[in-house]
Amino acid sequence: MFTQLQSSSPINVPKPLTAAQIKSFVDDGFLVIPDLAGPSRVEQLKTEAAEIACGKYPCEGLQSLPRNTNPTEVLHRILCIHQPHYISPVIEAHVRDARICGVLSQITAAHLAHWDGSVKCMQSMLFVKPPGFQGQAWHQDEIYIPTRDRSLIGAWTAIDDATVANGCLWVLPGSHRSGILYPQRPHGQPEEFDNSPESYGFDDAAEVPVEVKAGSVVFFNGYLLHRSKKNRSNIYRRALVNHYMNAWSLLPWDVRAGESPANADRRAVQIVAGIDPYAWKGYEKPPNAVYLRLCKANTEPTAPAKV
Ligand SMILES: O=C(O)CCC(=O)C(=O)O
Repeated sequence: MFTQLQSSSPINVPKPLTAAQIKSFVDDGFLVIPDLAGPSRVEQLKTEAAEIACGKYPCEGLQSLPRNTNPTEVLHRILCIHQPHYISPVIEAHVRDARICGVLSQITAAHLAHWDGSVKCMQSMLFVKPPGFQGQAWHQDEIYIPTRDRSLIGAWTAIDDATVANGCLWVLPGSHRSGILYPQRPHGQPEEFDNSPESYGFDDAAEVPVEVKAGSVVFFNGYLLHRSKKNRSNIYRRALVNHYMNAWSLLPWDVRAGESPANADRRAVQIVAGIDPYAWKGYEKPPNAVYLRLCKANTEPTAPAKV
C-alpha cells in the first residue's frame, strides 16, 4: 500500500465463498446464499420493521403517517423505509453482520485485479411491501448510486419467503457485464410498479425470478438489470436491502457546491470489511436521512394480510 494518508484499522471478516461462487457472481451479476441470516435474525428484523414503522425511534422522516394510526394499519401503508440503519441498532447490526460482510469482502469488486476486500455501506432500505403494493420497474442501481469502478452491490435479505406471487426480485443474468447504463422513461403501469422510472433499450426475454426462503441473501451488482412486480398474494414481502461498494472508490452520489464530479465523495458511509483508505476525511451524519416510500395500494379487494 503506497498511501501515507490516515486509513482506518482493518475489520477482519470470514471468507466463506468458493472460487466457483465468486466466479458465478462476476459472470452472472448475482449470487444467492440460502440461510445466511438465520431464523433469529429474521425474527428480529420482522419485529423491528413493525416497531420502526410505529415510531420506536422518533425522527422527522417517519412522521408522514398520522400519529394515531394503529400499528397494523401503519405497516399496511408502507412500501419502504429508507436508511433505517441510521436509527435502528438492529438494522445497523445487520449492515455489519460478519456472515454477510464476509461474502461482500469476496465479491463486491472481484472484477478488479488487486482489490483487497475492503467494503463500505452507504444505504439501507427496509421493504415492507404489503399485499397489493407495487414493485419497482426495470432498473440498475448504479443509475441512482454511482461508483467510479462499477462496484455497487445490493445485499437483499428476505424477511419473508419471496415468491413470484408476493413480488420477489426478477433479474436479467449477465446484464451487468457490458457496463452500459440504460436510459429511463416513465413506465405507464401504476398498478404494477411504483413511481420510479423504468430502464429500457434491452431484450428482457431471459429474465428469471429469484424465489428465496426467508433468511436467504441475494447479492447483486449495481449494473444488473432487475425489477420486482406487484405483491399479488395476501402475505407481506418484507426484505432488507443494504447497498455497499469497494471502500477504495470515491462515492460521487451527489455533487455539492464547490465540488466537481471528479472529487465528490459522500462520507455518510460505514466500513464493514477491510480498511477505509479515506478515514482521514472523516464521516458525515446526514440529518433527516430516514424517510418513507409510500405507494398507492391496489383498489382490488385483498384478503386480510398475514404478518
Ligand atoms: O425489493 C424490491 O422490491 C426492489 C428492490 C430493488 O430493486 C433494489 O433494491 O434495487
